[in-house]
This record gives sequence, structure tokens and C-alpha cells, in this order.
Amino acid sequence: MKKLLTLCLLVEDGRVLLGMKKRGFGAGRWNGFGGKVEPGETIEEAAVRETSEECGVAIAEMERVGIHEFEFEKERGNILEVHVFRVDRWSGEPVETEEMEPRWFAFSDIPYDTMWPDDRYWLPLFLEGKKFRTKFLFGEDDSVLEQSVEESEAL
Ligand code: 6OG
Repeated sequence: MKKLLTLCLLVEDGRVLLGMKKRGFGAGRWNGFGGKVEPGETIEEAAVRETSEECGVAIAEMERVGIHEFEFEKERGNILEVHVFRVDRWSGEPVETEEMEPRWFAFSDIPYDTMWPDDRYWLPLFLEGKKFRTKFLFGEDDSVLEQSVEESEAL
């Protein structure tokens, strides 16, 4: 079974906007904005909706730059397919919501220790403007058991 999700990262002047997840899956970690694609929605519509819900900004321009396949050892066969978007234009200022506390981070100061453990493998590629496909298998305590990260223009 595959679940489709989105992950949006706003980029401006050598900084990336992350949000501290306050509740639910991934709580206590900095991450991009996004969530599940709902029935009847395109992946892009879901990305726009979730970013608006989670930090109040309206995406004006974005590009899909990566696709992840995440799997947990405890739930083999249950794949989270996460589509990653770089957001280059938007309207509104990021605001704190019930789900996320947004903050800008310099590319040189990414808080990897407080992020999902996969992020240190692929976020550097994202920050270099590369496109990628990844696969991660997570074990106990969300440790990375297996990983593959490939640059890929075809998404
Ligand atoms: P909700 O289900 O709370 O959205 N997400 C992940 N992000 C990273 N960096 N690593 C992971 O490794 C992730 N698994 C899920 C996708 C969950 C949000 O978290 C992202 C969504 O943006 C397992 O609505």
C-alpha cells in the first residue's frame, strides 16, 4: 500500500523555512510543510493547501524537486511516498499555527539533530538545487537501516 504525502520548503536568500511540528506524526522535529493528499485532490493542490493551513502562506510558484519512499520496518509494505517541492514565490508572511512554529534557517545552519534522520542525506542536495529520488527504511527509534539517494532529473 502506498500513501501520498507532500513536503514544501520555502527558499529565500540562502535561507529555508522550516516549521517545528507541534503535534501528530513527527512532533518535536523541524520539517517542511505538508501532509496527506486527500481523495479528489492533486498532489500540487495538497501541497498548496497544507502549506496554507500550517504556516499561512499562499504558494504562487513551486517546483517538484524530489520523491521519497519511506518505509518502516514495523510496517513493511506500507510506503509513504512524499513529494518534495521547492517554493520560490508566495504571498503572506509565515505565521505560527496550531500545528507548526515556522523559522528561517541559513543553509549553513540546518538543525539536522532535531529533524527526521533521513534529512541529512538528501537536504544538502536540495540546498544545492539538485533533484532526487530516495528510499529509506527506518527501524527502532526512527533510525535509518537502509538508504538510497540518487540525483534524478526525471520525477
Ligand atoms: P501529516 O501526516 O502530519 O504530515 N514526513 C517526513 N518528512 C521527513 N523529512 N522524513 C520522514 O521520514 C517523513 N515522513 C513524513 C510528510 C506529515 C508530514 O511529514 C512529512 C508531511 O509533510 C519518515 O499531515
